[in-house]
Amino acid sequence: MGTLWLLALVGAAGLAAGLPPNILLIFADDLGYGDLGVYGHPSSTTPNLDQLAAGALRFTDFYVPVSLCTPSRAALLTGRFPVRMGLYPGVLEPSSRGGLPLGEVTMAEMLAAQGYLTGMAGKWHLGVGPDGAFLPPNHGFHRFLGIPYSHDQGPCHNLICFPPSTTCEGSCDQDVVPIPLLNNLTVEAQPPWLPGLEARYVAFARELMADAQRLGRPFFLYYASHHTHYPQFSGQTFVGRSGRGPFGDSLMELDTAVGALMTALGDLGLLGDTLVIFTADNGPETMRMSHGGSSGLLRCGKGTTFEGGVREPALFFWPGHIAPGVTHELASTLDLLPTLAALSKATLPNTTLDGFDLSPVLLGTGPVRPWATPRPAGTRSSGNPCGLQQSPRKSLFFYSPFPDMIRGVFAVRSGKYKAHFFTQGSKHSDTTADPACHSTSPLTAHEPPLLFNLAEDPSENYNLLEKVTDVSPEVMQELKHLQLLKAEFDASVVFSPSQMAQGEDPALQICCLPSCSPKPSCCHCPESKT
Ligand code: CSN
Ligand code: MG
Repeated sequence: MGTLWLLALVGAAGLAAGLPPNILLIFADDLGYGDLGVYGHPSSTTPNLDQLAAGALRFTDFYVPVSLCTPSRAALLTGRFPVRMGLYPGVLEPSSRGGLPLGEVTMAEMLAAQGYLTGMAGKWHLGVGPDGAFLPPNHGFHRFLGIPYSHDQGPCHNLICFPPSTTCEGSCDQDVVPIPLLNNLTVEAQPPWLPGLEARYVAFARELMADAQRLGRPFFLYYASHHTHYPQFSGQTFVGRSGRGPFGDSLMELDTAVGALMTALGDLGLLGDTLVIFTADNGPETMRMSHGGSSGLLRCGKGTTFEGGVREPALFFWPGHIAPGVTHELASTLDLLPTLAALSKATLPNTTLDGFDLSPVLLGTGPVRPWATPRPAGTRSSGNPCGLQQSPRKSLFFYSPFPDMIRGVFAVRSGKYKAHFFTQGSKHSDTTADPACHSTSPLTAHEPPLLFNLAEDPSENYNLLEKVTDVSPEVMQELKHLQLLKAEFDASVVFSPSQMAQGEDPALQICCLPSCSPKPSCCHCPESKT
């Protein structure tokens, strides 16, 4: 596995002055904080992500605002908390009437207005709607190749799962159409042959990059792999190869796709002109046990507002502009839209945004930490070897996947402190050693909140308010500050009516043979397994 794409940098022309960068946003599914080797996993096989990380600014404190797919993706693409657009509770279904409202401005729309060629490959999960009203082509993506929701939201027996030619374990959805693979708004296969899917996405990506270059336009590619979501699948060259079981095999296929994307950039001479971002939508689905991923040293996983649900790996790679290093600064997927706006000089959407421009952190142009050594005079402003620039983000709010306006946010982080005002276990976090993570752990109000110092206790083991008699003035002050942040934020947020409350209409399910019967099973247009 020679991963020599970085060599292609040598002799790369670099970005001509003032031209906005290409943007490659790679988004993994249900990949935990502890799943990559560079975040501490001992047995993942990820040479390409390791290489990407070695040249990237790697964030240790990077978050999604909700630990579930649909709301997390809505936040990523709009820079706004999903309650503002009604994307609660839970996730969208194949029959859902609702979706990401068309009035929302996605980063694809924002960048398309700036001249970018925009494309998306992979999992959408922000709604289908009548005639595909909510699909990516109607949300700013010039091109789309992908599946409109999770690949377990269809009958598993139609998929090639693991090991090949057997049925999946567990519970895929049986009473809906097989998952469709869409090319823009057209069904290309239903279901697609999953072992060939990732390679198809990579080919789509290559074509988009090459076409953009030919057209003299920057590109924005949102590469939203289905890996490493359950039930895991992978091309046959990966099956059994990773040493980490089906989860590791699917991660290895994702890693290989990352390498292929980087090689494509290198072949086109675009490595110095492209910002590559890698992160994921929510923490591990530990209910799948060894098939569910790992949050490493963090508490709980998917579906919870503990760290394992919401903290994610995040890599920002842009040679010549972002210096490699590690940063402990606070950042979120909510910040990507404002950051990309700054880097591309795009106009921000005229709406309430919940993100901050991270470009000073990335480019090394912001104020440094007080204890950081001043940059020697005359050195490049883009050098940021230690990741010392201060993030404009000082706090972050975390919503339950089942939020309501009365309770408001479940948890708040400010600086190194995090307060849990409410906690609730989730079935997605079942089987971990800690019962607080499980579905049996009910919605609980904490007054005073649970308070953790994440710098000293990233695993959220030691509640600083356990013995109220024994609390330092500094901690009392932090507590008051976090309580005030919550009160002010909750009072300021207006929930949009729930899109999920619009209910479901089975006739909205995508069908490759629209007049066939009996539905949903007749919507079956498989392809030859090549
Ligand atoms: S998710 O996973 O889409 O990655 O969040 O595939 O919460 O009911 C979540 N859910 C199917 C899923 C259902 C999923 C749910
Ligand atoms: Mg997910």
